[in-house]
Amino acid sequence: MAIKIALAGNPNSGKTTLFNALTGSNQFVGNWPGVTVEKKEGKLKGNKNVVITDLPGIYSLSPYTLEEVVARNYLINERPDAILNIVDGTNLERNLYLSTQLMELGIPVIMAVNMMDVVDKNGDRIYTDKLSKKLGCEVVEISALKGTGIQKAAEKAVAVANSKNVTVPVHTFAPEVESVLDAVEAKLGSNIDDNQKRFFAIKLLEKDDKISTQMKSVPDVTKEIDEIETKMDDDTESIITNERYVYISSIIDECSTKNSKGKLTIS
Ligand code: BGO
Repeated sequence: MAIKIALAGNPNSGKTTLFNALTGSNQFVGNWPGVTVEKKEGKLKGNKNVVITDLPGIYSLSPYTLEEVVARNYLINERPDAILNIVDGTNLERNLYLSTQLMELGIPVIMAVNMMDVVDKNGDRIYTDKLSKKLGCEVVEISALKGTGIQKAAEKAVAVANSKNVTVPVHTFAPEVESVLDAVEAKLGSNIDDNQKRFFAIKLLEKDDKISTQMKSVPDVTKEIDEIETKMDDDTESIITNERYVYISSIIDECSTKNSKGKLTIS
């Protein structure tokens, strides 16, 4: 059976450049079922047993745009063997918002930090070993444009797909949120794979109304939502979003430095 790898990332992260470099002319272009969003698939150069699916460029797995819905439904229903998450190294903070959500899907994830040629040229640093530990997935530095690191990223994605070791997020939310998430997970039936329960629980807590279309039965979680909203005096969607931003900003502080030379300062 072919190995399925999904390429996921923000718009402009270099996804098309990487997809073309990895697949060359072995590409098939169509549309995602029922929508006019382009679907591209291709076989990995040098390994015809690996099919790479290029997901639409997205900023989040929220259901606000057609692209987000298409990408997440594919990830939930088709369960690729691995996700290759391409992030723009010059815009790490913004890109990690999607990454933290991809890691909750119960699928093995490899992160490829792209645009490293620009990061190096700017004199900035990204400590990928630290980043890897903080996120709980392997991280590879690449330049899709120059072709550096891309073979290594593809090899690691194939290896993690074969290992079937799902990525377990290192990040946890505040204890109050985690305890409510446990209660929601316990309400999810056996028709949801254990590896996917955390993702569904978070979406239900966020009051994501489109997630119900992906579930055979939807538990009532109003009590859990009320409990956490009263306790934290905020709505659940904002609570989860804010916690992601706080976590990401702590990662950025520990895992990267910006070169201040050449920047204008007020003295
Ligand atoms: C233009 N390094 C550098 N320096 N640039 C890269 C790299 C990299 O590793 N990877 C991609 N790019 P897409 P999405 C462009 O098109 O693959 C560049 O949306 C231009 N075009 O070449 O399209 C890539 O699929 C005119 O840049 O991203 C592209 O994720 C001037 O990043 C852009 C300058 O890549 C987006 C750049 C007419």
